[in-house]
Amino acid sequence: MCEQCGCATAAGEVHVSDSSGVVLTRAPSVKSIEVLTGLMSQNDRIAAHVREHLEDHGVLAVNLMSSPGSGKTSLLEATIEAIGDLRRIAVIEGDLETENDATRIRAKGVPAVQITTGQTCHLDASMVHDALQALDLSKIDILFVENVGNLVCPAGFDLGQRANVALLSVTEGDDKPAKYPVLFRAADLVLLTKTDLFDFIDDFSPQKAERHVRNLANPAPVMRVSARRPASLRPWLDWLEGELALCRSARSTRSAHRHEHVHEAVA
Ligand SMILES: Nc1nc2c(ncn2[C@@H]2O[C@H](COP(=O)(O)OP(=O)(O)OP(=O)(O)O)[C@@H](O)[C@H]2O)c(=O)[nH]1
Ligand SMILES: [Mg+2]
Ligand SMILES: [Zn+2]
Ligand SMILES: [Zn+2]
Repeated sequence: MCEQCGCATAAGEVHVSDSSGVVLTRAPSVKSIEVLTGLMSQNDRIAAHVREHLEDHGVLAVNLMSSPGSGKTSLLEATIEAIGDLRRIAVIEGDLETENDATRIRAKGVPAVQITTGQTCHLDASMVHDALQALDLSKIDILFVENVGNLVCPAGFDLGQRANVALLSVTEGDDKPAKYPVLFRAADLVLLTKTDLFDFIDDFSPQKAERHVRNLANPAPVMRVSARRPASLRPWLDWLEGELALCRSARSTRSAHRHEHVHEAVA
């Protein structure tokens, strides 16, 4: 995490942009290692606040984490193709540089906010809170947050999401959950991606990859998907629908409670 890698001490501007251009720029923040512990608890506070925003609107927020290039944006493009007519989707894209991924998502007709982090190799809750200002939460069912491609730091920062999804492409090796335990332990779902390449990769064992996840005491489902094979996405799409239903029922329970409290207060 960042205490070790020091990435949170890096200087660099953070930019937030929507389709109209840059909407917010945050100045470089140079922080000493000593204040990082305080920053983490501040991050948790902001993440709780982001979670309230999302829960108030019944928005399911899913944080996608993986190494660079393992297929996060491609999965989102294929997901939009599959359910974009049924569910109102929005995407927050995190990258060190370029608007490429947001542009790809917007080309599918879905709102996308790009956060460019400069030298910071993960998203944090305040960046996501900034990005929410460019989105209308009342018009969103599922908000995907595509984290910066990195198997280390992203897992250390709560963003206010409901669920973490870790992607592992079959070209990366089935030992990655063992080598990067923090991220794969935090996953609520593990997607083995680019499975159309199984024919060409002879040493990736999905069973081994799953065993490594279980060795982390993580019972999360492990699914095999390919952005190139729409039929393979069914279990992932069903998982999303299940999470959305849970998110919505948690919201109605909460508003019922709130109603009771108001009732008690006036009684
Ligand atoms: N064969 C195959 N290639 C894929 C699949 N998904 C993604 N790719 C390719 O893998 C490369 C990287 O895909 P991206 O979707 O950009 O990966 P990413 O995780 O979003 O990358 P970063 O945002 O840079 O971390 C591209 O050339 C994709 O076409 C897949 O299911 N099968
Ligand atoms: Mg991407
Ligand atoms: Zn707020
Ligand atoms: Zn980092």
